[in-house]
Amino acid sequence: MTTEPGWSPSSERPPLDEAALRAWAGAPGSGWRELRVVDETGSTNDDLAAAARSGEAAGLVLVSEWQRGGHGRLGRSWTAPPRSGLTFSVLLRPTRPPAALGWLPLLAGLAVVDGVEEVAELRLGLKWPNDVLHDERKLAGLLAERVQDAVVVGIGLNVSLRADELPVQGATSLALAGRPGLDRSVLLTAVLGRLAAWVARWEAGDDQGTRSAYRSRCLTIGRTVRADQPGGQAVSGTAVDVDADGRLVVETTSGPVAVAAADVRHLR
Ligand code: BT5
Repeated sequence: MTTEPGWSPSSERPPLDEAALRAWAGAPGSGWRELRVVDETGSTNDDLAAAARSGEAAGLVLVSEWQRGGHGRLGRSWTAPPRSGLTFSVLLRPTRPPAALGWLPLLAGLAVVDGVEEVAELRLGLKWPNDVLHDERKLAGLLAERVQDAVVVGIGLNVSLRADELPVQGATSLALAGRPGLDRSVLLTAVLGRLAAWVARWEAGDDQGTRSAYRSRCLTIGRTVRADQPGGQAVSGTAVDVDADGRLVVETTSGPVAVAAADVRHLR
């Protein structure tokens, strides 16, 4: 549907190269089973959650050029103009125990950091648990949702958004970070390739490797933070580590507290 407001001419924002992406995903060694591209949908996470409930096998990637109702955690929205970025989800069926699943958004963050660095030579950092930052601004958001024994991992990455298109203050895009004109199809395969590799390492039990990679890219460790947990309880102190289950360890006045899910603010 190119009649919706916000769709730019193809010359300005070219569509993804669907044929090349499908061929890439279907080739042996991609780490994925199948990749589908749609022009628009409500939310790629919601679509794959429904697919998971219907018994879809692991390894499906769904990419949408635009989302009508893209979302983050706690009912918050993810918005971006058509073809201005990458909005996609992957369907995983992890074999690791539930306590380890907190690693999945963190691995998605590592995949974005690695993939963008590979294609754009831009150094990024991770704000625990689900933001990718450039220069303290949010470049990408990650959302892992459990659906029965499956996990849907969604990634929104801002590619060509201009300053006047940013949905919130404190956001950025690769173009605004000094990397205009990137090929989104190339970026997508770079991120998906890295994601498959990180998930395979994690499934194989390489907890040391994944944890040390995450720590080295995590901007939250060492910062004074306030972590608001679901249910209203807040934890304040210095973030000192990410533990074996991917939880943020905050040193408070009454000792260390491990936080499993929270909204974190970097205070200093
Ligand atoms: C996230 O949530 O950051 C996870 C976002 C995941 C989006 C992907 S897109 C593909 C897949 N399908 C979906 O429906 N979702 C996933 P959270 O930490 O709750 O942050 C949400 C907040 O990010 C919003 O309240 C805004 O403040 C901000 N935000 C919204 N759109 C943004 C954008 N394009 N760039 C930067 N920040 C944005």
